[in-house]
Amino acid sequence: MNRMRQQRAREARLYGIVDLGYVACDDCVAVTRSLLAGGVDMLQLRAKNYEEVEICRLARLLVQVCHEQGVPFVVNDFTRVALEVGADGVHLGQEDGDLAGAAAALPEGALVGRSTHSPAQARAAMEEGASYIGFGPLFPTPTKEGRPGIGLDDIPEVEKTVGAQIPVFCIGGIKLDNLDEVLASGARRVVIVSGLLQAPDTEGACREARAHLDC
Ligand code: TZP
Ligand code: MG
Repeated sequence: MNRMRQQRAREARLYGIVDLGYVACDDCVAVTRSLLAGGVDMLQLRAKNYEEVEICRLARLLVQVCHEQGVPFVVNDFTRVALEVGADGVHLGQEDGDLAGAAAALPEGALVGRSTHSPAQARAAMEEGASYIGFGPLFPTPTKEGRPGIGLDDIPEVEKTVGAQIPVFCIGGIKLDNLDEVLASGARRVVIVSGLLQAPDTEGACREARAHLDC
């Protein structure tokens, strides 16, 4: 990953996900362009229940669009795809294998993110060498069905401990209308999925989220 994207990832505050649960394959590039135009600092392709070959095809398109704009691009779940398409990293859940193995498979300096659902998992991910973590879901969300919301109470502790070392992105049910509450709870960085993808104007929704994050 080049230095510019490395720095962008370190300082990222708004992380967007092109989630194929919300976006048709044919619309991936256009939606990515809207997210980038609206100011996301980082972008992930998340494609649950898709064939690896199709994820690879889409990732190849998105990595190019992201890199044109200097934005780091991360693949959910598939380290092999990340490597193959020249992505900046991979994002792994609790059940998706060890971080060291993924880091070893990718070029030096690649991002290896981890989803975490409690302060203990957040600390463990940091100790395991995560480049950044997702922390949530803060609120129950259809994007991640079956997971309870963990609420906002643990954010200050996780920000103070883990957030002092690596970026902590709060995630899960964050919308434009609860973003201020999330930020007031101590969050500094967020991932917003459906709140951006289901907005009538994705680019405008990103801009609005940025305005909340930047003030
Ligand atoms: N991990 C924890 S919550 C979540 C993921 C991937 C989904 C977040 O999506 P949304 O639509 O912003 O609630
Ligand atoms: Mg996963």
